[in-house]
This record gives sequence, structure tokens and C-alpha cells, in this order.
Amino acid sequence: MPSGHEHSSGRKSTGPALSDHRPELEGLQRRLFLRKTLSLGAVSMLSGCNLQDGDTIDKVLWAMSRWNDRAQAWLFSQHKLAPVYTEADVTRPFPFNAFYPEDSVPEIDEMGYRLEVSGMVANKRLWSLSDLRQLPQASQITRHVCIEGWSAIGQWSGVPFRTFLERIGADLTARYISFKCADRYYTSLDMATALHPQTILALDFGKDPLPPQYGHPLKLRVPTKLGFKNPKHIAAIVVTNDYPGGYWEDQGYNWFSGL
Ligand SMILES: Nc1nc2c(c(=O)[nH]1)N[C@H]1C(S)=C(S)[C@@H](COP(=O)(O)O)O[C@H]1N2
Ligand SMILES: [Mo]
Repeated sequence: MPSGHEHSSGRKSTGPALSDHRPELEGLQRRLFLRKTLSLGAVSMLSGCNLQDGDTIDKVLWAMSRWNDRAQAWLFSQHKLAPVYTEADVTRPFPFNAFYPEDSVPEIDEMGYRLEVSGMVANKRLWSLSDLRQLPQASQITRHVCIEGWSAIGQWSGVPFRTFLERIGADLTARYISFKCADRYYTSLDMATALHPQTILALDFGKDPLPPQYGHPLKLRVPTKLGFKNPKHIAAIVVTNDYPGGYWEDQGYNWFSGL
């Protein structure tokens, strides 16, 4: 597969070969309504992957998922806004979620904190929290939807991410923004979603600075995406054309995951 379509999850091509599983693949194509329209060759073309007999089902499914990402990205509109709510609608207490229990939330020192930016950006300086608070701020009350089957309404405030990307001189034609978090979580976004007016680098939750469990000191609030695409405890941001994947994405969650 060409670079930009590889998955760094350590998946190896040791699974069953495609040719041993014709009936399963046909079943899959039927379920996806692709039977009449997409041959293996067509999936190859659309996904940019070189698929052939002998490839693993795993590889074919990853290729289809990446094709699905592109279809969703194409349908995404920067003008379509996520629903907004009032203060009375805010869910209390707000649920906590992470890939570890709440007593393992990272502790980050406010004074020593510096956000790193790298990749396709003109200005690679470090950002303190007070630097970020001096930029224009926006606030939103929106619904967070977790793939695990719960949702909750919260209020987040901070710097519109488009404003931040402009300040750091990000190449806005790059394909991806990648986020690296203090708890080793990572995720990434398409540029159109990064530039969406409701995507904000949040510093506050409700009226107060983000508490530890909700992403102190900095999280990205993206109301047009599932919860796992909203990184908490952001340490570094990379603007790149190389597909960055993510913690859950690399385990099979669909990368685009728009709402
Ligand atoms: N750094 C980091 N960010 C993360 C996660 C995580 O484990 N670590 N979990 C994600 C998931 S799956 C969800 S649902 C939300 C939960 O955010 P909350 O604790 O503010 O409800 O954070 C997302 N961002
Ligand atoms: Mo989640």
C-alpha cells in the first residue's frame, strides 16, 4: 500500500487469505451493497491500495474503511453546525471516560505546561496557557457522543482552532492534524473538520479551567465528531500529510467518525 494508507497498529498479514474466504467476502460485499458495483479491483482503485488474491480479509476491510473515510470527508460541510443547547441542558455530573480509570488521570503542572506545534507550520514556537488565553476565545454548549453508547451536554470555551492554525502559520492545504496527549493517547482529524467554526482548543469547562478528568489543561472540542476524536491533555499538535491514525482508530474504529 502507498504511504498515507498504512496502519501503524502492528497488524501483520498473517490472517486468512482472501482466496480462502470467497463466500465471506461475497457476504460482506452484499451487506455493504457493493456486490454489483465494486469488484476487488474497484475497491483497490478507490482505496489506493493494491489488493489482490492472497491478501488478507483484514487488509481488504482496512482499505474499505479508508475509502469510507474519504466518502465521509467529501460529504462533510464546514457550514453545517452541530446543535447547540442552553446552560439548563448541561449534564451534571458530566461522565468521565478514558482508556484507564479516573484515578489514573495525568497531573499536569499549569506553570510548566508548553504546547508543542510541529510539521507543516511556519511558526514552531511553544505555547503557554496564558499565551493561549490571550488569543480570541469562543464558547459552546454542545452534545458529546461516545461510541460506547452514552452522550452528555457540556460547555467548553477556548480558542477557535482555525484561529490557532492561522496563528501558527499552518499549511491549511495539509491533509491531517495529529494530536499527541500527555497520557499517551493520540488521535487525528481531517483539515476540513479542524477548520470547522465549532472546533475549539478548549481551556475551560463550564466557568472554570478544565478539571483534570476532563482534559486539563487543554483539550480539543469537536462537536461534529464522536467523543474519541476529542483529545484531552493535549501535549503536541502536528500538521502533516502522512496518515497519523489514532489510539482507537488503529484498533478498528472508523477514522472519520463524523456525527
Ligand atoms: N487524552 C485522552 N483523550 C481522550 C480519551 C483518552 O483516553 N485520553 N478518551 C476519549 C473518549 S473515548 C471520550 S468518550 C472522551 C471522554 O471525555 P470526558 O472524560 O470529558 O467525558 O475523551 C476522549 N479523549
Ligand atoms: Mo468515547
